[in-house]
Amino acid sequence: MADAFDPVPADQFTFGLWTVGNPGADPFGPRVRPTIPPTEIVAGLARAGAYGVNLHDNDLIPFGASAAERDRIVAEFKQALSDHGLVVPMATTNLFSHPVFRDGAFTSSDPRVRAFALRKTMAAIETGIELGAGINVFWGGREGVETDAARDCRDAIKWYRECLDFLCAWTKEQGWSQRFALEAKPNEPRGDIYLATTGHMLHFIETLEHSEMCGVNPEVAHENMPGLSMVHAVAQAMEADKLFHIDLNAQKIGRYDQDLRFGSEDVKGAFFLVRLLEGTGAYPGYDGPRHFDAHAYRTEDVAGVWDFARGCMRSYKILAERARCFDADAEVQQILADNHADPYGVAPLLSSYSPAHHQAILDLDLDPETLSQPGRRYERLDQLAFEHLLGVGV
Ligand code: DIG
Ligand code: MN
Ligand code: MN
Repeated sequence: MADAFDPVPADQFTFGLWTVGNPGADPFGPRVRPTIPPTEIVAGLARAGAYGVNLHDNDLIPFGASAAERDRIVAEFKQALSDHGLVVPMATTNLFSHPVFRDGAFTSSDPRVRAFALRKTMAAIETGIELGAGINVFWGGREGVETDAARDCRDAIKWYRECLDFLCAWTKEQGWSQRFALEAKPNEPRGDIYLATTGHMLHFIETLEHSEMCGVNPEVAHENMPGLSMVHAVAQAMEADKLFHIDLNAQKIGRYDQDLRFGSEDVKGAFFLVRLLEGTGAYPGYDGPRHFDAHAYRTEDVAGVWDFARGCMRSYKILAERARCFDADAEVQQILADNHADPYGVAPLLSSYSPAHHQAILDLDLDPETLSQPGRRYERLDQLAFEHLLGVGV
């Protein structure tokens, strides 16, 4: 039965071909589901209410395909997009499956491999442009080591930077206004992956020659695997105006990359993440695609895959409604206003240095005993979050 949580294109929900097309293989067992052709994925996502579909180059075009075969496949895919009204907001390059990348792509110690990775990426960017993608994600799944005897990490960082600077300059030379979104992950498949978190990526971006066209693509599972907060990673990216894309899924802390249905683990973390993205609190939201980089349980058949896809989108919309209710709650607003009050006009003194501000700070009557007295009412505030999250009587 249709309700307010049914997805519509305006929600900008997207899925990668590799997500709903995941055949259910894992390191301990073979595939359990049939291959779904890309054109059928497009049709299925349209039926489910998605806005768009994303792809790695080789999700659509087999590695080593001839130019004629590539053109035929892309034309067929474009027709399906047109027939079903889906767009391609993001494209990316598979720089992790073929054995040529087994010791990295942009950070391989072999410059010929780095050159091959550049060529493959430029071809993938061209395909993305042809499909209308405005964002290119870079997930360096093989950019890492099992032993640091392999190379000095500073060489890897330098080579990574060279490749991205090269690709940014080439993209700009074509006159394309692409935005590059760098995706972090701490490990798996490599023992340690370079630039392991969104925080690492945000710094690395500032060292790039064309940093203005580079941002991040944080993924819930990748921040949660090492026990870090996705909410804080995304908030920092938004504060830096560098949230160019986002990979939504779910993850149990301390496990391999599970890429679970969005909202299916750490519901409270998902709630506060959606609150950030929807901008129901103090800051504006994120206006880009809501991409689910996730896949169905291996227990599922194809029908279960579409249950998974609908669940991702429905859960997001339920959490968005819960976040709106939380931030509309007068008691929530009052507790936050009380906590942020500045009756003595101190905050402006901290906003910038001046001799006058310095002297005024020295003159303040700041008694630590007095300052340590008031409670913050976070127990009540978090209880309200919990009750709004569960839709209990509020
Ligand atoms: C894994 O989380 C990575 C790859 O699936 C892809 O390159 C990227 C795009 O979302 N995420
Ligand atoms: Mn993942
Ligand atoms: Mn991802």
